[in-house]
Amino acid sequence: MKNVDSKSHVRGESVYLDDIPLIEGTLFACVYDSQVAHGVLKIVEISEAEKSEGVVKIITAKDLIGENQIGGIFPDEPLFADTEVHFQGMPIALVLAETEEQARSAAKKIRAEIEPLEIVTDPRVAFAKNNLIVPPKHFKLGDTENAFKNCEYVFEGRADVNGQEHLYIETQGAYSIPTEQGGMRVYSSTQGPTAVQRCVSRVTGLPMHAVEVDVTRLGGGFGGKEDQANAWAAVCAVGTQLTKRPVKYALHRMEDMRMTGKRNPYSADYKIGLDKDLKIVAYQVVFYQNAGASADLSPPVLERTLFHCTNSYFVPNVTATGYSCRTNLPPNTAFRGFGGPQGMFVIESAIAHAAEKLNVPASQIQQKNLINDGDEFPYGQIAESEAVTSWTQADEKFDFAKLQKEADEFNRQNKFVKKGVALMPVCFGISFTKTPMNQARSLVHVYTDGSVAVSTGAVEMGQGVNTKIAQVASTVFSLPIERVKVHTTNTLRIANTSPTAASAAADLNGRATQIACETILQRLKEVAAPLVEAETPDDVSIENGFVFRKGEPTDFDWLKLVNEAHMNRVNLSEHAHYATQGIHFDWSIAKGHPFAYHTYGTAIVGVSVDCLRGIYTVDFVKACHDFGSSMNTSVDYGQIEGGIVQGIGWMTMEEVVYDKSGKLRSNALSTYKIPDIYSVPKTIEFIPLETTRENLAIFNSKAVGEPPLMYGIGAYFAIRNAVKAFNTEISPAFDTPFTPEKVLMNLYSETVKKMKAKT
Ligand code: MTE
Ligand code: LUZ
Ligand code: MOS
Repeated sequence: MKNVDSKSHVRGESVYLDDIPLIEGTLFACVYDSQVAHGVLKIVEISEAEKSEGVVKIITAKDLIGENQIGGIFPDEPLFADTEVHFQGMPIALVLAETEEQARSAAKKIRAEIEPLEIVTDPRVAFAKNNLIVPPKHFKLGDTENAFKNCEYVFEGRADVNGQEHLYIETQGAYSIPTEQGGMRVYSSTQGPTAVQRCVSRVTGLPMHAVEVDVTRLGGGFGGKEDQANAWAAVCAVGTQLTKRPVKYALHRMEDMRMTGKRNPYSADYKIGLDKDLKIVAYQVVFYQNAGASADLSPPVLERTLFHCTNSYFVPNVTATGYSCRTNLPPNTAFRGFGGPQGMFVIESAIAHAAEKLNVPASQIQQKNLINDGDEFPYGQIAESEAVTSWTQADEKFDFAKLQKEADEFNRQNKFVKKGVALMPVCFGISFTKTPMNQARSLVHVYTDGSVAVSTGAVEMGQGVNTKIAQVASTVFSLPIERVKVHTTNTLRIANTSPTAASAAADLNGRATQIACETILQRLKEVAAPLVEAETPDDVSIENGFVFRKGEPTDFDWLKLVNEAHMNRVNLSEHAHYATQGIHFDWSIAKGHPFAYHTYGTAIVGVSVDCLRGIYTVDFVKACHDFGSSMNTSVDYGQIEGGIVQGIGWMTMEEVVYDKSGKLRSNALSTYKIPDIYSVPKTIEFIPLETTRENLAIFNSKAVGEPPLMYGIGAYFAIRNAVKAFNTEISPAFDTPFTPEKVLMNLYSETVKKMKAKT
């Protein structure tokens, strides 16, 4: 089944924020942002800018009618800096002008006088100053302290994992339009329409019912628009409130890169203890999360880092601690995996460290410690595990030993090109870790021409959720998918939505849609029963648009039945609610059952490193992935391929660089390298895990949005293995991304050391 958007995408007809036809009188916005990362805001000089051509109004903190506050979790983030600035890129003023160019050129004429304060960019430095966003978070299983005493081997080390720029193709943006009685409609490129509505309501002082938020689709979000679309909608809304005119702001790429937060970087200390059979007995880890200047989503991101700190492994004794450290960088935020990948990287580093010291393949330690059914995760949930099955099925299909042997043989014959392989098991929990967020609603109308309209809280951002929701309605009603239209995500049709995130949008909104459609279907069967002389509605079925009685065709078809129902004044609409059952979590003891289920998989990644130049190619990623039972293989396979490439990019080439002054150096596509068609793996091959287990996913089709990204972590360790094949004495620091420059420095680090020792 093709994506329902594929034709309009290919023709360039799909509508994004920038495609919305402009209303006469629209003003264009541009933010003037801080060029200093930390300081006291003394004076904002706007008089030159006000005289600039086409300028209608310039807004600063003091002009707001509502609250100057956009912090979603904590009120620690002003919309416009008022007394202090906390990062380079923090909005200070908003210019509204008749054209985009006029707004941008006027913004350049604003000056701010800022008295500098100390700038911190390193989370460990922030930690040392006790500059934390929230109190530390802890997970504890067993008794690590005593367990380490009984370990045969104990290794300690440090791992650093860098951030990642979302680089959605469509930048952040919003378009607000005044409606009657002081209300407004806001088009926003957001994953969280309700979050935008709440934020607009807060900064304007309008009740939420006066603010309508509408989202057609996004040109990508990847977590970057879960929370951080709010500010741009808020500035437009404030502009509309104060000028009574429509206001549009679509950020330029460099504005977006400079002013928005990224994946949270982490620095971590680990200690891992094994017994003589290579069983991991104890694991202790401390995470220093770089949160940036305000909370944003960093606290729940940190929580998910802890949830996934043992990845697919069972470790009986775990102590995990997380610190969310405040720095003078743009607030970091959700990014595909939401802290999980960072947690996994650290335990994979600890395992690689142990393997190196014990001179065994890391895969041996990985395999021995895979979590089994009935094992307990550090947060108390009992595993229903596919870790071993996915490993075994991948091995049967792809033959790990053979792939390793091929690399070894190649390496024996080649001096300056080395191959490396690494295994990467993944286990990712599905559900928002904050239980109340796991709810959704769907509004379904059947019209008298037999067509079906569906609205849900899910936002389409390229991941295919609209296709899956259309499939749900088409399956329940047994109608061709063309008879179903999934409409925009709109806060008047669906209220109080959770953001489209946590890979759970299809599950939550799909199941709400399923309930709505089944309710309407039941009413239709009740109408049909007497008409087709069935004894009970249960004897009626609808298949491919025709009505059957006990499996026998009747004179009724879908259209006739729908009209009969309408004539009989039967409701052809339904607004249904779904909430995931059986999930809970208690932070006071840090235990519970937070996830509806886990998505598992095992990948093997192979690379070739050019040991003269430090450059590399990813030769293959082969995986066995747990789809449950995929309801749409073309959508799901697309998610796997995209996720893997995004994960490899994060681990290898995408280098977010801030200098000591807090200035983003990787601020354009010329200085921030993302994977292109030449750097994607030569082969991506995967097989679906064979399993008959039931799960809580929609139609048993497990969430697939985030988990595949984590296979990309294998690329880091494969490159590391290739570097070690060049010279076994090299022990590269666990420090991502493994850029070609870093690879080169590592390849010759021992040579340089020896040369230095001689002179
Ligand atoms: N795929 C595309 N094409 N574009 C995106 O922005 N976001 C990812 C993933 N896949 C994203 C994507 C992220 S971060 C999440 S949480 C899920 O999609 C969200 O959608 P789902 O819940 O429908 O899987
Ligand atoms: N967002 C969120 C998420 O608010 N809570 C989560 O648990 C989560 N997990 C993954 C991605 N986004
Ligand atoms: Mo995805 S990080 O949950 O938006």
